[in-house]
Amino acid sequence: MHVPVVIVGSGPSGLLLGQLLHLAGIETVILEQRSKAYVLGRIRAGVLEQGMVDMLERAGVGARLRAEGLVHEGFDILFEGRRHRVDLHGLSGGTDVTVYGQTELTLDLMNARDAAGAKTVYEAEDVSIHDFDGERARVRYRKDGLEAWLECDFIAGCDGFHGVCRQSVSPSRITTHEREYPFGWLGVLSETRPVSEELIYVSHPRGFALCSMRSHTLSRYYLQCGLEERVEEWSDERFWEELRRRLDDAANRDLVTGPSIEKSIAPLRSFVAEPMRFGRLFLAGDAAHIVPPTGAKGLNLAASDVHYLSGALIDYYRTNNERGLDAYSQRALRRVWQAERFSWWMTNLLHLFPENGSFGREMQRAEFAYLTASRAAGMALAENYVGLPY
Ligand code: RFL
Ligand code: PHB
Repeated sequence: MHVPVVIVGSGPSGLLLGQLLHLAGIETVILEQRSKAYVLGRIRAGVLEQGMVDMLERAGVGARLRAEGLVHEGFDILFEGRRHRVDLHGLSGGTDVTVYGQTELTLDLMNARDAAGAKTVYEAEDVSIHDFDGERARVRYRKDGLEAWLECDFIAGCDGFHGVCRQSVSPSRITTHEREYPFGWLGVLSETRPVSEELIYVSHPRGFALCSMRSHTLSRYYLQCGLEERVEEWSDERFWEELRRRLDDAANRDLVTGPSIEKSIAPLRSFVAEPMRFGRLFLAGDAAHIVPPTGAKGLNLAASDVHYLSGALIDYYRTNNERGLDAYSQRALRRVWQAERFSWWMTNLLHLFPENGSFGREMQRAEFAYLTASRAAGMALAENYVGLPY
């Protein structure tokens, strides 16, 4: 069977690409190794840049986001007990961010795909990609024990950091850049009212913490934790107690605790693979790059990759023009490196790095003092947080 574009992975990158290509009349098949319920159960990102919100509107999946998304004009930094509000709206010249869970967005995109009658194969086993340097690329998978092959013009590798697409490229053709941080984030989701209307990023001598949310009744909290720690060692009581120690009096007064409905540990990593195109294979989203979550950029970068890639593919099918395809990797990487820099910077500002000693801590203090005193520093933070232009 021949399909113009085979997409590997039904995370936000794969689904959004599928939806934009569908709107342009280009058929796709998505191969996803997990079940639909599993994909929808993964609690991940929560903050969308305006550029991504606009894209979702254009993709025809903006209705629920518009109704239920929480528009945030700023956030707080609580640094060693001192609060500083970052007025994103004022400092960026009128741009906000929207809090809307990745799970909700994924559901909206899956529903749109179902309504369009486009094909997704869930629980596709042993997906492998072939001949992407040839005239026709091919993709093999197994479903219910039966082997199947798809022939296609292009493969979109939207299969995340651990996916098969990037790993199918010969190591001699790919350059990777990586930084692993010596800690992770322990995240808890709870059906409690958020402690504050806006996010609070916390830098405390015991480690970083973040107070976030998914709605007015659903809170998301994170604690910096050691890489050797295990979720089972963190009872709800222990989590809330540790969070309280890192918050100030005002936040402690307003914090509502309750049973967790999800708890997980994610390691922090910066990673970029270059280039993002190999013949007929295009990588997008986490398949090509990872940012530590501190700057809330991972999902948003997936969207900007898809913006460039969908535009290039649509151009190719409409006018047979390959210029967009040829420019894809360079255009996407330019924005990727900007987001890498910002996420690395915010991670370094707010986390505890004992190995950096007192000099490292003083650098963080000086950076925070500069941020609170200088409008220019605030503008630089706000400009990056709300999202650089596509
Ligand atoms: P995904 O979401 O990982 O989806 C990849 C899909 O590919 C499937 N797959 C395969 N399918 C077939 N065959 C194979 N061999 C396959 N291997 C994998 C997987 O099952 C999966 O369904 O990648 P995508 O689409 O590129 O999306 C990227 C985002 O999910 C990610 O960047 C964000 O979640 C990162 N992130 C955040 N980003 C933000 O923009 N704002 C945030 O606030 C934010 N918070 C976060 C985050 C990530 C976190 N974790 C857990 C890493 C908070 C956390 C805690
Ligand atoms: C989240 O709500 O999951 C979240 C928010 C902001 C971040 C990272 C994660 O920087």
